[in-house]
Amino acid sequence: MNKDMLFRIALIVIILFVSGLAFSETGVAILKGTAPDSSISGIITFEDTPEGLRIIAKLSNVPPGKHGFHIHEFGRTTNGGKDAGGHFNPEGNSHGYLPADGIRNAHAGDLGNIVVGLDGRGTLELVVRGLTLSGGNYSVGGRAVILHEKEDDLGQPVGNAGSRIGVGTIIISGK
Ligand SMILES: [Cu+2]
Ligand SMILES: [Zn+2]
Repeated sequence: MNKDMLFRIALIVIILFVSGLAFSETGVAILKGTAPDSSISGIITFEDTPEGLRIIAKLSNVPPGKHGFHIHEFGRTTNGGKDAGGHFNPEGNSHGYLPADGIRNAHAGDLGNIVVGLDGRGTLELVVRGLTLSGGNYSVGGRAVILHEKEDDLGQPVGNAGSRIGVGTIIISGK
C-alpha cells in the first residue's frame, strides 16, 4: 500500500466521522398492547434536533378517545407494563404537561394525551425541549413509552390515566 492510498483511506475515515457527528441521533419504540388478546399497536420515532427531542407517535387499533401517553422510567415491558415503573421524573417534580410546563415543572415523561379517532388511529407529534435520546440528565433511550386506558387530566400525582394498555421500549436506532 502506497502513501497516496493511505492518505485516501484516512480522508474517508475522517469524512465518515465528521458526517456521523452532524447527523442527529434517532430512536424508535414499537408499542404493543399489554393484554394477551390486544391488537393495539404503534410506532413511535425519536430524533434529537437543535430545538429538542422530536417525538412522532402513530397508533392503531386503540379504543377511540384521549389516552394518557408518557415516558416511564424503565424499559421493561413485562407484567402488563407495570415493570416500566413510574413516570420518568429525575427531579422529583409534580406531574404536568412537559411541552407547556417545561422540564422544571413537570415530570420529564409527561407527554400529555394522544387523541384516537373512531377508526382506532391516533397520531401525536411533539418537539420537547430538554429531552435527549442519550446523554445528560433527561435521556429517554432505554426507557419505555406507556399508553394509558384513560385521559391524562393533569391531576396529581400521575394524571388519573388508569391502567397501562400499551407499552414499548425506546431503542436508539442510529445516528
Ligand atoms: Cu404513564
Ligand atoms: Zn407524570
